Amino acid sequence: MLNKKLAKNGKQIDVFLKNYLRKQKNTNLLKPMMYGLLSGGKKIRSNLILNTGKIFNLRRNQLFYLCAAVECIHSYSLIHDDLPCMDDDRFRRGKLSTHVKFGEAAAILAGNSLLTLAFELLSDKKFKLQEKLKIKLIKSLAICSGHTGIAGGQDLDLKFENKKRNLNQIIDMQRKKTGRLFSFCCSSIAIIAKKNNSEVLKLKKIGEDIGLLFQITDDFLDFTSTKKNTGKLTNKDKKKGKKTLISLMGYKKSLKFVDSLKKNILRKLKKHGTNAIDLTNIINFITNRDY
Ligand code: GRG
Repeated sequence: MLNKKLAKNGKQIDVFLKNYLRKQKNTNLLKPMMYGLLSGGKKIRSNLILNTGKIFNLRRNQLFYLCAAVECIHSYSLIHDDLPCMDDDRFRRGKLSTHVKFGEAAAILAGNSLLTLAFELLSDKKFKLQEKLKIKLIKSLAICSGHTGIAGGQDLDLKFENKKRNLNQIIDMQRKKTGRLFSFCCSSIAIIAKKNNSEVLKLKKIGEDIGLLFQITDDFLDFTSTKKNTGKLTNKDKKKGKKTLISLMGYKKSLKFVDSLKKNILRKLKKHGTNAIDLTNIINFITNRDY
């Protein structure tokens, strides 16, 4: 049932993105961009945005530009993550990675173009939102994506390979690499709903914790699942000497860590009552997923 809801929301965002890209001038890069952006994916971040929106009774159609921008950043990060100079993965979402299909140069440039497209989307006139709120969103997304966020986290992830690292270092890296974009998905909603700074910060923290939860379960999947389920090669972290919670404390202790992190997030969401039901369901999906 939840999977159906996730898929339905994901399809709507895909249609929105397809229409948006079709209106762009055609270039050589449009094909690899569309391939990297639209070739499957759970659209979990878009679902997080839409379900966080329910907390403050925001209209879902109002949030499509925001979802599309976040999916552009996410897909850009996956295209670059798969490159030989990064994680060197030949498969993504059950298909060939963008660089395998279109070549490295096209994949790098398509990724760059998706990054800039995200900001084009947020600044689009058709995104009906006060200019000053748009500027806040643009700044926040830029900070989440750059050297103090996703890019910085990726740098740490690569540098940590085959090195000894402690729990705080691993969690800090994962919060940046994966948590920051999730954090933006939740805090952007508080910005749009014109909530005060303290509420924005609370949602920022909840989002980052959900992202950490997501990353750790992603590491579980690498450890326990198959390419058939995940659409990408599994059991790579160990081979590459990646630093994960599992590599540090083992599978059982990592499961306990996830359980307590999840309980903590759910406790914080309680104050939003029934408005947070769908958000709670997403968190349950994240920890129970097998893909
Ligand atoms: C600055 C955006 C940016 C990128 C450059 C390459 C890089 C730096 C960062 C990589 C970040 C990265 C790949 C983090 C992993 C996050 C993660 C668990 C991805 C898998 O997400 P899913 O499962 O993917 O939501 P689908 O395929 O479902 O969309």
